[in-house]
Amino acid sequence: MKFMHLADLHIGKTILEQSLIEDQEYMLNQILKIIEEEKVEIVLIAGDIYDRIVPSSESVELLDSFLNNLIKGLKVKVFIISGNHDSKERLNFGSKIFENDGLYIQTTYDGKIRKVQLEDEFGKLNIYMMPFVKPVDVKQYFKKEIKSYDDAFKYIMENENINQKERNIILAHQFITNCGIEPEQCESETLIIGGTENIDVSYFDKFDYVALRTYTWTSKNWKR
Ligand SMILES: [Mn+2]
Repeated sequence: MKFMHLADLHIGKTILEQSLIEDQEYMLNQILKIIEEEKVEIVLIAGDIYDRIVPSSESVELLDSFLNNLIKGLKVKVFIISGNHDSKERLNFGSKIFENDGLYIQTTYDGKIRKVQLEDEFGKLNIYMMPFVKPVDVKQYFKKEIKSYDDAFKYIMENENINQKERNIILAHQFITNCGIEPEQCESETLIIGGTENIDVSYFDKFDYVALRTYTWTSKNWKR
């Protein structure tokens, strides 16, 4: 099954009061073209769909049209998780109804990571949908002290039973660093990125593909 991984669409973003909506429409149309040409069957969107908690009406219209083209036009399945820029409640609108048409939206963690199982000629394919969470969003599910994002993911993953005989994909929108392998190098990277929100890459070892957010580097800060 061929899939495309997107993230951080940030629909409705403005730079110096200049709207990017026309450029974003152009970009999404290009993506639709690629999906059609490459015969993509699944589209994963790993968070930050919108740029703001309250998206503008033109942003909502653009996403609506993009999803309509994907699902009704190109007949692909779409999996969306919320990022740190999205409103969980607003992005979740209609999600139960849309699933009948192949649009899966997950904006909450409810004690287990949402899993959607698909099947193709190679067997079962599990898609885990892990929306962006802060430690405070998950602590009610664990009888342990959760001091950091890393703690939160340690317990979230310990609570999962990933069947490695099947294929497993996860969507996530956390800040992930590789601390397990080169701790010295990682220490400096942690300082650069900002530290406390990082989680270690090793929690994702059991997945065949991890669909993450994107980062862009500016002179001093990571843009989120
Ligand atoms: Mn982002």
